[in-house]
Amino acid sequence: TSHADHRRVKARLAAALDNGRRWTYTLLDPLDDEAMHRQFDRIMSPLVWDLGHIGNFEELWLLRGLGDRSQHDPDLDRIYNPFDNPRWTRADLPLLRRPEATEYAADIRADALRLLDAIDLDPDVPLLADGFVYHMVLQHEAQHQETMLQALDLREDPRPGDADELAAVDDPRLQLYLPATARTVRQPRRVDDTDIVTIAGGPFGFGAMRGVDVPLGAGPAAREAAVAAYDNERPHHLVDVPTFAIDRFPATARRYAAFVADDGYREDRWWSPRGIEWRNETGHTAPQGWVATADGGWRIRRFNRIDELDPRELVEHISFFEAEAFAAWCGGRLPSEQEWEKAAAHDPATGTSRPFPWGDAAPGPALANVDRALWGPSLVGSYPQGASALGVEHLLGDSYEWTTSDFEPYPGYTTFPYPEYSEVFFGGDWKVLRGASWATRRGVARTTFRNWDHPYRRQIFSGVRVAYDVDGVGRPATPRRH
Ligand code: AVJ
Ligand code: FE
Repeated sequence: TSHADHRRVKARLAAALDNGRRWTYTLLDPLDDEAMHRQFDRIMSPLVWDLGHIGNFEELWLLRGLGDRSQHDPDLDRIYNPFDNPRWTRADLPLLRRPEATEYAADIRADALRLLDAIDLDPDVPLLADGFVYHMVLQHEAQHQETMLQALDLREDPRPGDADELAAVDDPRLQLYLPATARTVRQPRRVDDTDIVTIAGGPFGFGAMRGVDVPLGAGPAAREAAVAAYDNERPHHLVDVPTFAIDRFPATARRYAAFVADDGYREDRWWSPRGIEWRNETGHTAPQGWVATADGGWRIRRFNRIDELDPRELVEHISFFEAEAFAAWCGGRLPSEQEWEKAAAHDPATGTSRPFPWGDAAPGPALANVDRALWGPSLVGSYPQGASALGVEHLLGDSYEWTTSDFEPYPGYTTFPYPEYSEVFFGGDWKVLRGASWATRRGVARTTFRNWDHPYRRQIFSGVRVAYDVDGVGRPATPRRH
């Protein structure tokens, strides 16, 4: 009956809220108070701000937004408003201290769960239909977990100045954060990491469907992906994508290191004018975290620990400008987001678009490296079962992938439920990234999801997959392959 369905949906939402909060604390619990309040980098917030902001966002949407609560502390709204307080100013705000922020988030959560239990998820109320606003709050917390991981990945202990200490790879002081067991990677089958797939031209269904349009029998994960999609992923519409080709795999460390070794960062011809400016200003000569060894190889620093860099590992922490230059060096270019989503979602046998590359099932350990499975990207070829219908792999998980697309609304876009999620960013200096990263929680990972950042940023878990124009018979017109 619909009453039993209603109870089942509410029970799933309550369990998901509980699970999401536990994932926040598996991240924060290992940190001491000093680390919670420290700003690891000017471009990131102190993590204690994220915690208070998670609570405040939930108060706004699950309590006050649902009409339940009139009294609140306006100071908290001011402190935790991201637009009034740019990241570099947040350490100087009169933030709740860690115990107060923890208690605040817990109090809001307890009230939100009580209200969820009592509320009618009226299908005629857009915020409530299929529990939309709860998915929004869940995704918000999950996305801030990812932001907190980006901040932790910029942490340097010992602080800069003690840099000579970094030579000792096994020094336990360098392992202050990353769990020791985290990097047990799957050993993949052998693959050719330069393999290319041609995607035949023709129409495909682009963007998120409405929950009600998801066929019965698609299963709960497919339906939830459609319900949870943000306004910027809508409406679902047909686009005609001309024939193009795309790498079966995102760039590996092997390929990227070959680009670096081939003087890729010194040769202007691979770089756009803005990219040249960015490269000259920052002085970067390799992805964030890459540490050159004496013998001309690379190690990788993440979460304050230095590991060997496996050449099969997928690249993370590059800017749009670096992705663009690497693609040009490969004889290709970045994909548009329409091309990316077609490679990920289009099923030529049925003409329909999949919520996940492999089909309707929720992401799991055999399908994709999400949910902090590895605390870094996997080795190329690790997820054959996660391939799309067109045979493209590693589309969700590992690293988000830069596209050529600016962050703009789709035709027929309408803001829902608030302009500060998407609308205020349209037309700005933002490039769309697609897919998901190893840090993305299931519940955010889906083929229609759009992420975005400034083209000059690389603190996010960002990589690159190269696309190619094709010749008259559909073969990549590639002067060189790497
Ligand atoms: C979609 C990742 C760009 O972090 O700015 C968090 C997500 N929006 N709180 C961001 C978000 C509001 C957003 N990104
Ligand atoms: Fe936020």
